[in-house]
Amino acid sequence: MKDRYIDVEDLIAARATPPGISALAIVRVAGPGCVDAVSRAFSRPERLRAAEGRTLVRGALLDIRDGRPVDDLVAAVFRAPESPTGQDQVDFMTHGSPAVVAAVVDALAALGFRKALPGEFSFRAFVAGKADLVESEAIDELSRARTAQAREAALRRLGGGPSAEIARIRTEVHELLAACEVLLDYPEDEVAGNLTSRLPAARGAVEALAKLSAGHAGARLRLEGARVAVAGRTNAGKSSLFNRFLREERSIVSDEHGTTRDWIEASVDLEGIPIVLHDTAGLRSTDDRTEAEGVRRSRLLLESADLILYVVDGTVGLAEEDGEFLAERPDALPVWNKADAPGCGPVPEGFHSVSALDGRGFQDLALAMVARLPGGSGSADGLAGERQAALVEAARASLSDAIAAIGAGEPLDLVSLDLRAASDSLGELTGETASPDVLETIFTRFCVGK
Ligand SMILES: Nc1nc2c(ncn2[C@@H]2O[C@H](COP(=O)(O)OP(=O)(O)OP(=O)(O)O)[C@@H](O)[C@H]2O)c(=O)[nH]1
Ligand SMILES: [Mg+2]
Repeated sequence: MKDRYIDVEDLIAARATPPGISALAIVRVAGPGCVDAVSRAFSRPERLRAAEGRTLVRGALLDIRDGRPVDDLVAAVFRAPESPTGQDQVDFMTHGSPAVVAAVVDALAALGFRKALPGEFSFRAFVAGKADLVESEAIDELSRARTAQAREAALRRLGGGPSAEIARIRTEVHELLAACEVLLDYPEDEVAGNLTSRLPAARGAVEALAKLSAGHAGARLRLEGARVAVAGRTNAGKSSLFNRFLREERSIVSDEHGTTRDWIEASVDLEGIPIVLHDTAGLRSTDDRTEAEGVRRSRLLLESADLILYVVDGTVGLAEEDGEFLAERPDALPVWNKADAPGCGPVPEGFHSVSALDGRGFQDLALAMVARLPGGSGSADGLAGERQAALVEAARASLSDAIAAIGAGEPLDLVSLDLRAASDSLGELTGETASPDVLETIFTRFCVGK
């Protein structure tokens, strides 16, 4: 039978730290009665069985099949309901080698623990009411955050800021719905005022949803990042510019034309946005087959980049090919490089003047890049997930339709349909009304051991 998230009574176990060698690793187990279950294979069973929540017990985990010790470890014991999952839970701090972790997980399997599905611990925390869906997703986002900004924003979402706002809006929708339904049942005039008096607050709710919706692109960009490619003719200084962003001599720089062939990628933090930066082969037609292949691959890469920095050597000036490229890709950010060189010509309109040699102009260039990225000018504070953004937008549209319909004097049963749709979208957002399938899809995206 397939393991299901819905089987929250199963005893589950999984490694919660990344694979590979480290000093320590964590193997997490959860489920009703799991402390008693692991005590059966512990060198100090009574001590572990009697452990209170949030205490540590040191001992050896044994393999019940032969009684031999598997690892000397520390068990962090949590008791329901005051545990991260809301269930009895033990986090074993083991030695960090893959061999130890595999043996610990295997010993736990021998005790009847099944391997946890991705996100299954978080799912149990959600079921226990420890976190709503927005907060659960924030935990996942926190473990994926690559910059300080992304981390801080995920932490605020985890703190329940948006969740409280969404709950407040949903209450507003329910009040309006109740006023509608009273009027449907008792169509006398004296209750009509109840509906209209709620309208200003409902409009406020639409505005709040619009604000949440507008914050999505900025939050998404800070979490997911973007791909930026450095392009231009040979010798423009692309690799030099790439290296300056990395603060490292990663890409080979030389005054020979056609130095870079295979494109190179590296991660950089650009004003809090995690960027994958690509250095590419200089664009020119060439008889050299290897270089031509490099140019072909670079062109392919440029097609899928979120932003192109198009670098021109200011000491050489604009060539026909530069004009052609920029006409074809008006979304590219033109860069006039080698501003330090005495022979550097005047900066053409729309170009950003920089020197990859001494770094001048890079701060302005970084800001221009951020402004060009979708969501770059927004803050990191909105909801980062696509699912979340779509539901906020759906709720906004339904509530806004309902308000317009009330204003136009349309039948109240139609209005209440819109209001129900808004309430459902918000309920799905926080998870209150999300179907098991939706929940499963969301938690499956998390890491195993989360
Ligand atoms: N003065 C000056 N020289 C630069 C600057 N940037 C690059 N150069 C020089 O220009 C030459 C080419 O630099 P690269 O960074 O290799 O140029 P590229 O665009 O990567 O060249 P390809 O890989 O051949 O396409 C090297 O001699 C660099 O030292 C700059 O800002 N100022
Ligand atoms: Mg190069």
